[in-house]
Amino acid sequence: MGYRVAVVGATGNVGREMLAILAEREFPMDEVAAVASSRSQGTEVELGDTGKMLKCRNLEHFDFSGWDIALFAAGSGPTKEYAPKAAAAGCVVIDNSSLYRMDPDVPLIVPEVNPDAIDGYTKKNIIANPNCSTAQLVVALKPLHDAATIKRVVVSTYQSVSGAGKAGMDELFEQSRAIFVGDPVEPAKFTKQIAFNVIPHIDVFMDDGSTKEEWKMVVETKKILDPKIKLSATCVRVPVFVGHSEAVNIEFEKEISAKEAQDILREAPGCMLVDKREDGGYVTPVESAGDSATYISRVREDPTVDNGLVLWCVSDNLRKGAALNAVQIAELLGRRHLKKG
Ligand code: 11C
Repeated sequence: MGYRVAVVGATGNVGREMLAILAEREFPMDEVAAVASSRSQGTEVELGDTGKMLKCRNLEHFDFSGWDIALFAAGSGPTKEYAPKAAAAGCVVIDNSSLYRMDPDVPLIVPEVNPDAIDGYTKKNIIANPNCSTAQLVVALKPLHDAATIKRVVVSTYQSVSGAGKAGMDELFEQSRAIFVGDPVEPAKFTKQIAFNVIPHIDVFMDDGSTKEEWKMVVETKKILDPKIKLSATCVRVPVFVGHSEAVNIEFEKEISAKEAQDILREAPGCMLVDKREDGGYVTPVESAGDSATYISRVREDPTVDNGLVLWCVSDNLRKGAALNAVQIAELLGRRHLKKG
């Protein structure tokens, strides 16, 4: 016996990836529903590459009662309206938006990092999925924190355009084409030209001059991993279609060598160490796309601080950063709370 699972926002980048990962990981399902806004009603989406086509159902009229789990990838507006309705109908919501992440009554979960926190989901029947740039970061930091206690992190991100949805991917493609044929370049989704450029601005500006993407990395890392960790982030959009990269400087309380860190990361859940210290002996976002791991390369000591390390971390932002993490949460929920069969 399996679950009845609804994917809300099924036609978007993340929603499609959720369907693909449910199929790929053979999540036990008796029924799966693709749910989307009225604009997409009747559109067909495939359940991964199974060949099974699902006709999108209208979120406005979808009755969540009798459904076990709803994976929401619908953005904050529709989520605000429909997630509480789904939760009240007895369906556990796993939400990919930023809406509930900092709600003290909603667990914010990365299964490799803080699985026990999921037990608090019953307060609202909602579980939050972190921001993509946070998810891969905490997967890499957790085993190192356990070994040597992290005091401070300075992270610079190199975030792909798929983080801004299909419109972001289309804009990179269209601007690249326009530049090649000599057409004018017109930014729309992004604030400046993204093709052959980088933009140090993701999400809205905050009062202190940081952006909300940077703020999310700070507060989400504290909630998931440890409130004592200090973190400074600079988040940058780069002309890459899929895969976020991060250069991470870490200061620890205890001494830890690069060799010790490599040995720890080689065995750590969700991590894949590729660190050959030779031409090409590291992972780039293109190689991470379509994969589940958080790749770690370029681990080295930072001689400018006590107990410092630097590393490079890459992951598919649509998978570990969003859809895969959501399905892993559903698996964890199944193992610990919603047992079937
Ligand atoms: C980006 N990280 O790359 C964002 C996308 O809070 O879930 C995800 C935003 C979020 O633009």
